[in-house]
Amino acid sequence: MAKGTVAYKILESHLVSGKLIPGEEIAIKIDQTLTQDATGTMAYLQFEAMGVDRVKTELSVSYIDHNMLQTDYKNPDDHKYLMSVAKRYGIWLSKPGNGICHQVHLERFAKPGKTLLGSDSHTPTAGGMGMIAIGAGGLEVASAMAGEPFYMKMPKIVGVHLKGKLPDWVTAKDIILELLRRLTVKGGVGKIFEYFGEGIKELSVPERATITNMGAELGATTSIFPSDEITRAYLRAQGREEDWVEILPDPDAEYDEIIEIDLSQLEPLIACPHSPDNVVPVREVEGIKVDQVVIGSCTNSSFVDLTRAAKLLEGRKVHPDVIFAVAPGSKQALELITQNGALLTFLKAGARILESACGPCIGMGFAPPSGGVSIRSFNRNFEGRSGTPDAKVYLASPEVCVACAIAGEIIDPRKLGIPWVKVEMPERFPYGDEAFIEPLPEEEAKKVEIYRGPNIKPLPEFDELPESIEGEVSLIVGDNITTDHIMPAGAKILPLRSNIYAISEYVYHYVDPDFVKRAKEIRDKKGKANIIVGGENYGQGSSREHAALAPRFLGVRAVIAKSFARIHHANLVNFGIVPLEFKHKEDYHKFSLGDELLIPDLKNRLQEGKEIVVINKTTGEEIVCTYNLTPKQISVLLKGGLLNWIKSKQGVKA
Ligand code: MIC
Ligand code: SF4
Repeated sequence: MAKGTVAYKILESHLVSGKLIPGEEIAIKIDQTLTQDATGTMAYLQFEAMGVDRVKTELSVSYIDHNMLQTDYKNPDDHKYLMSVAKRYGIWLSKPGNGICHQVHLERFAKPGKTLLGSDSHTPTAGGMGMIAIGAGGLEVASAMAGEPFYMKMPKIVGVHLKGKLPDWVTAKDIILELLRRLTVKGGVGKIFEYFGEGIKELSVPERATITNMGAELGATTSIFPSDEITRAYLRAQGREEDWVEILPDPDAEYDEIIEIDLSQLEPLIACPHSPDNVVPVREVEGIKVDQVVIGSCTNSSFVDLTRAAKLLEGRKVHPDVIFAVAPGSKQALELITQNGALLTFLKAGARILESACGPCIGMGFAPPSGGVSIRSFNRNFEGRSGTPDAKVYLASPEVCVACAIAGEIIDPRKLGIPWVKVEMPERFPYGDEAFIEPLPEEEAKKVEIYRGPNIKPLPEFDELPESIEGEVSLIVGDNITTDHIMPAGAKILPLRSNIYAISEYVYHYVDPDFVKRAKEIRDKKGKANIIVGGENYGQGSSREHAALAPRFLGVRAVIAKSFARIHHANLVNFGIVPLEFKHKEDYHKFSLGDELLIPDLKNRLQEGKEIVVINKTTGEEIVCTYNLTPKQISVLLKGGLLNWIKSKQGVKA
């Protein structure tokens, strides 16, 4: 039962309902929320629809960090909407340029022992500060802001025992890459990873946050470190020592599973295209010519990362064939490297400095050239995500990135003969709070008018689940489909996040450009639904609810897959799409594009907890499906989605 672990203690102190037994449905109180602009506009539209006067959390922060190209009115319209909504409802606002939500939250707001729900899959970054931080769809974050608890199945708590000491040139990034190598992108589904052992004493809070950040790539619910003296020193340097509480695992804490990593045996690792779990030692892929290198993203662009990268670059030049960029994770990190001279070192070495934002990580600028090789300190390298469909993106530590930038090819950094450098944490960080807007007092807030530019379109309304679904297979996809496949981001599509009608034109755009046309044709035949067939770990990656909302708008009513990723599974339910799982995985082959399907008596069967039979009318075969849904999720599905469910609950109360 994992009693006595850090994760268990925090969940226990926030438990609203349920038992902390793996697999049981629990509800936990949420202390803090965060949103970012790409998921935030929808989240706040949904929050507004809930009719609450002011956020009910201890702290809610709205960050603007994803959509910042501002090629026309769309992004700035969204920013203005977000700024006015924040003022109206008692929410902190982090202006564009202040940095990436996870990095800034860690610096300025994360608190040991608290819970955080964020509309971004890398919210677990704050687990580096000893908090339970979970990524979710915007609608669930909106509910948390309205004071609702967060529902989930109690995960298993896996202890990751870090033994020994990291050798030089091996860093926090290599620890999480090693876990990805061992467990794969679906190895963490239904699990919380809790780190312990003497190895954690060597890791500063931002380094711990690199590990908890990329736990998202394991599919984990979240990851967490204890709150110890290292946490305290970091908070002191942030001028927030009063936020510190000690939270250590009990000496007899029992984990549901234990994984051991001997740090002294690790070496520099790299994730090869196109998956974060395609991990090999750097030495195995040496010699590959490199076109671009970038240090940034919420995984590895803290002050520690940037300072060490600069020290390694001192007196050296970026290879003439390489374009090297640095995107500091926060304004605070940028201020620090300005003060300590690291910024000048980057400039002298020939680096290009990008804004403190997500930027290239989500295909917002700095795309690689055709077929180009890009080495990045990021967390995701899904095909096409960089903006260049045939680019080859590798993921590695900032230190490996620097080595590749100098050598012009992939190289084990230990071969360059550069001495390793240690980075001391500063006694005091420049807080850099100038780009925050504080919440207004309640009376003043009530007078604020919300700005809605023409890019903000109202949410479409959805009907309840029919008794039976009559439909057609409109798409068949393989294993590990990401939300980037389903609802791509990037400079062209991301600005449409506040307009479901426009963005739904791009569903599965790069996988099958005809999908939208086909889906609409099926949707527009009266009473017909689209059904998608998928493989393992369907919907891995981001928390973007647009990957459920837009398909729902196109008439998708069910996805039948071998297994699902956690956040996407929840998003499907929240937008009224039934996630069904094959009882026998080999049945995946019993479908072809265009097959006519009937799912009879669906509503009753869900309510009665019975297996679902899908009849393939084209072949005459019957396929048995199961589902992994809590009672609450079933009632949400029946209503056609979470918003309908909330509205009907309010209606009953009235
Ligand atoms: C991502 O890294 O894919 C994103 C962009 O941050 C997403 C959120 C989004 O799609 O807006 C995430 O990780 O949840
Ligand atoms: Fe931004 Fe990339 Fe982090 Fe997502 S993974 S929050 S896009 S930096």
